[in-house]
Amino acid sequence: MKVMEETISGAIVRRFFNKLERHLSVDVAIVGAGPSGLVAAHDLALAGYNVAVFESKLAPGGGTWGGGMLMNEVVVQNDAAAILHEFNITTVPFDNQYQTVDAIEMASGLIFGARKAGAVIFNAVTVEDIAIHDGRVCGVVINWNPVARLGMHVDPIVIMCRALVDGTGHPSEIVQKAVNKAGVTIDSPTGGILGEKPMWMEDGERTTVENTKRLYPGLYASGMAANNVQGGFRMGPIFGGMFKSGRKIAQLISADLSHD
Ligand code: 48F
Repeated sequence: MKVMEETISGAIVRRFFNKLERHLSVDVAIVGAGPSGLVAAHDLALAGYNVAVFESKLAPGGGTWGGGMLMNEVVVQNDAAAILHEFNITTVPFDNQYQTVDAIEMASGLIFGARKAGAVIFNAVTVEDIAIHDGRVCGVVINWNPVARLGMHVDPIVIMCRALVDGTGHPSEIVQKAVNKAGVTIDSPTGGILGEKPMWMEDGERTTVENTKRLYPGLYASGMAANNVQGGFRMGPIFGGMFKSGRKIAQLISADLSHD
């Protein structure tokens, strides 16, 4: 008869490694559990794809928790609020264009919604590199965040994927690996990363969605990463563009994977 401690440890180990094993090769790997990545994960999982999200922080949610300057309310446009309602997140009308959302409800609702749709989130896992084979991005190289932060000399493991989304926000870390390390030419005006421009909410919101696209075979960017790649303006604590970007990248990937 096992003692309780052994049963509890065994349950965690077996269930976790079963989950990891089922995601060693996925349809879609999403790097970053910010708002755009979470909406994309939700939509792709609902469409029936095997989706894994890798988030380097302990708590998924990205830049959603703190509202504006730690005042934990955020703003969304009327049309984007409809996406939040699909996640059962409550929005409160502010004027005839905008609605406000409790940032904690939004962050937790997006995480819960993505998970319930079937996407699996691996938290405290950093994507430190990508795999490119024969002119196509086909995997992510992962390690525990504490291993990376402590600078431990530990080799990573690799998760293979049919499509990879850079949802890392402002730094677009994954596209940087493709451009700077693999030396590939991406679909941007220069073939490289233009870099984010300063604050212009209206323009930044519009271009976040326009800039959401496939950049290279197998490689896509959403949210602020997409805007950084194409040289768009930043927009601060208004989030409609992020949700629409997540939805758009899910639609693009669904279309591409259905032709594979
Ligand atoms: O920045 P983030 O929230 O992504 P987003 O979907 O949304 C941007 C907004 O939050 C905000 C804004 C709205 O107006 O401008 O900034 O573009 O979330 C990015 C997530 O990616 C994680 C990071 O911890 C964050 O939670 N991340 C970044 N690099 C890595 C990573 C990496 N190498 N591996 C794993 N996760």
